[in-house]
Amino acid sequence: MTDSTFTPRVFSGIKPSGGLTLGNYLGAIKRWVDMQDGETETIYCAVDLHAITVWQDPAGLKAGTREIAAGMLASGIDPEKSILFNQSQVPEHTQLAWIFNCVARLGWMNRMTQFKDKAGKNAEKASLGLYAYPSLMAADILLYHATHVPVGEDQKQHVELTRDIANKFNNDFGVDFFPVTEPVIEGPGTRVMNLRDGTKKMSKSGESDMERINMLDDADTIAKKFKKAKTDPDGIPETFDGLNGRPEAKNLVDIYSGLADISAEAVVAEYAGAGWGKFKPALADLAVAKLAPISDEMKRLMDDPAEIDRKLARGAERAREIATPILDKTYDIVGLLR
Ligand code: AQP
Repeated sequence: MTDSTFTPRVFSGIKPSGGLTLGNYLGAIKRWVDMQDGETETIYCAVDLHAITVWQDPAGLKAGTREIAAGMLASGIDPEKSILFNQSQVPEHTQLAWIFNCVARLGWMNRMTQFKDKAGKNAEKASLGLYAYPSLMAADILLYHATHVPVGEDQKQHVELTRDIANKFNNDFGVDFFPVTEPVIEGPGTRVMNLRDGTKKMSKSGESDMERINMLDDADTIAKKFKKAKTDPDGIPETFDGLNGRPEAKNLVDIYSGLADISAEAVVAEYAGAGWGKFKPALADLAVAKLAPISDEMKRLMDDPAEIDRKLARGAERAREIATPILDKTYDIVGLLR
């Protein structure tokens, strides 16, 4: 089966497990804003149930969920054009996830690299939720029959698992009910790396604050973080190929490219031969110019949490209008009496 029989629909989410980072912005939100202006229906979600797969302080979780919503709104997600809500207000996500827990195979889950990275050597002590995370993610997507999921490179494996679950469900029950969703991984910001180690991705919950740019960082902090970002003795090379094998240098060029909306090749051409003393301040200035209006608007929105809550509740109502009939039909297919 192909997804061509399904009306195109986009779903994506961000988990409130910390403050929004430049990785979330370039890898996800910025691209979501572009997608909402086409013909396709777009659904965006603060996936709070994913956040609690690792410990979250309850007050921090609520604040973080509002921050994610504020970040999406401030970046240009329009709740009139897109459906914007937080996952836990639509209980159908967890209901479908249980069914998918019974479809997904242990062998598939055992291959998930994100679980291995996050659980580390302490896998025995990880929550069952962290292990089952990809099954809930499949439910998030398939509950809306989403055909396209814009994500960063790090989520590719989970979207592939979503496809496996859709295929197995359809085969097991002899139906063409769930679409086989396509990941949309494109553009320069699909993998923003840690500023202190260019082989690791930039994460909200990474150990040191110096390894990431937070969307709420002020101009001085952004400048300081780029100044201290790890690099090598060579500056910007004469040609793009000169970045090969230099993950930290490549990362800074990629970030510039994502923020400026130009190709990484064009960035190298513009700064060919420049040292870091020239490039890093230019990058910091660009980041501040792009991020400051967003962070100012985020702060303004976060001063009125009741208004954010109203927007999320309204989004959840609209989401349920799509989700409820799809879950009902799933129950019928599976043979659950209702
Ligand atoms: N460094 C990144 N580069 C590009 N895209 C990224 N995304 C996250 N980090 C980067 C994309 O942002 C979306 C939401 O991700 P998420 O917050 O739900 O989960 P995550 O990928 O696990 O994010 P973090 O920051 O690494 O969270 P923690 O530290 O809490 O685990 C996704 O589309 C993701 O690809």
